[in-house]
Order: sequence, then structure tokens, then C-alpha cells
Amino acid sequence: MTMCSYSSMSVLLFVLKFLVVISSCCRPIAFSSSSDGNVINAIAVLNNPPVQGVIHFKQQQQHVSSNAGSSSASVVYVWGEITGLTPGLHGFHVHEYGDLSNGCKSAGGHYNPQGKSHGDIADDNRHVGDQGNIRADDSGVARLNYQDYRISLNGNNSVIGRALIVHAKPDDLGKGGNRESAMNGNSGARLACGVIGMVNPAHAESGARSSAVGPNIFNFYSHKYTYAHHTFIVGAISLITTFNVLVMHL
Ligand SMILES: [Cu+2]
Ligand SMILES: [Zn+2]
Repeated sequence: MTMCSYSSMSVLLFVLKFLVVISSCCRPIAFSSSSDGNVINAIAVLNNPPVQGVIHFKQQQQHVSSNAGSSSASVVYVWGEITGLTPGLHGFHVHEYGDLSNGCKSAGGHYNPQGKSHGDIADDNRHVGDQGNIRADDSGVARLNYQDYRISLNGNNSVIGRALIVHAKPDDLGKGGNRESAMNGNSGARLACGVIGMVNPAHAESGARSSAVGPNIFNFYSHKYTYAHHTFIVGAISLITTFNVLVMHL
């Protein structure tokens, strides 16, 4: 092989490598594809300055194995950030209606399709809408990152089209010993609310990726597309390297 054809080959290989690197950094990662079978994504935007926030919901089927066999349960991951709060605890619930025609007031009471008493998110006896308290730091920022097996984004207990509300005061989680406590946890004024709606898939990716507090589980589920993509990149680099070595020995 002449020097000329060898240098042409090197240029060609360089261009190929460059294309592979470009494709690896610019190709979007399929982080939260709503077309992926059982996955449903939802979002609520709270906007009542100074209280503002964006909360993400993602429902997935989780497979559970035990001696009795395997079954699947759906879990909803909730993450996001609310700013402009006073530091400390704030009651946080899904209310029955997504009707904000009279501000947060027209959202009705806590979403309670099972006719239970008010409680904490971890209690068995709780409203489906009960999400416990969120805690704002000294800067008034609450970062959320939890999962709930009771709310759903479809079928029974669906919170789609209902209102997510953050309150002025801490939720006593039904342990306040009065009538209001069993109804709403004495959480006080409704500071900000937003309707929980279906996510625009184009926004779901950037929203999920920019979230600083995305659940770890997403790393596992984010997911076959990413894995296939990485396999492709690694395979391509290996091929080019092998080709390079062959050319060098010609
Ligand atoms: Cu509430
Ligand atoms: Zn409640």
C-alpha cells in the first residue's frame, strides 16, 4: 500500500470515528418513553408565586417474586422540586378534582375513593391522595423523590385530572385528635396547586434528565434503548480498531 492510500485510509477512519462519537453524544437517551408498554408518565405544574414547582410522576409495573409465586404491582415514582416555600414541613396531597376555576379552593377534598380516614403516605388507613409532608430547606426549596403504591396513573385510584396541592402548614397525618385531622391533617391554606396531566413525551426526556433527584431506579430502567445504543457504539469502535490494526500491518 502506498503512503498516499494509507493516509487516505487514515482520514476515512478518523471521519468514521468522529461520526460514531457524534452519534454517541447527540442521540437522545430514551429515558421515559411512554410508548414502552406499561410505563405512564404524568406531570403537575404548580404556579402561584412565590410558590412554584414541577412534579413528575412515572408509573411502572414491578415484578415481585415470593414463595407463593410471582406477581406484579404497579408503583408510581414521584420526583421534582417546589420553591418559594417557608422552611419546614408542608402537607402535600392529591385532591379530588382538577377544577381550578376558583383557584385551589375548587379542587375539593383529598382524593378518597376508598372512603378511608386521613393518614400518612405509609399508613394503610389513608386517603389515596395522601402524600404525607414535604420538607422545604432553609432556602424554601423542597426536593421530592419517593414512590407510592397507592396512587395510580390509570384505572382504579387514578390521579390523572386531579389536583396536586401543597399547603401552608405541616400535615398532622390524622393524629391531631380532632375532626379536621381525620379529614385533612390540619394542613392549613392551599399555597399552590396544579392539575396532574399526561406528559408530552418530547418534554418527558428533558424533564427527567434535568431532574437532579430522579429516582435511582431510572438508571436501571433507562433502559433497553440506551443499552442497545451503547452496544452499537462499543461494537463500532471495536470494528474500527480492528480495521485500523489490519491497515497498519498492510
Ligand atoms: Cu391538601
Ligand atoms: Zn387526606
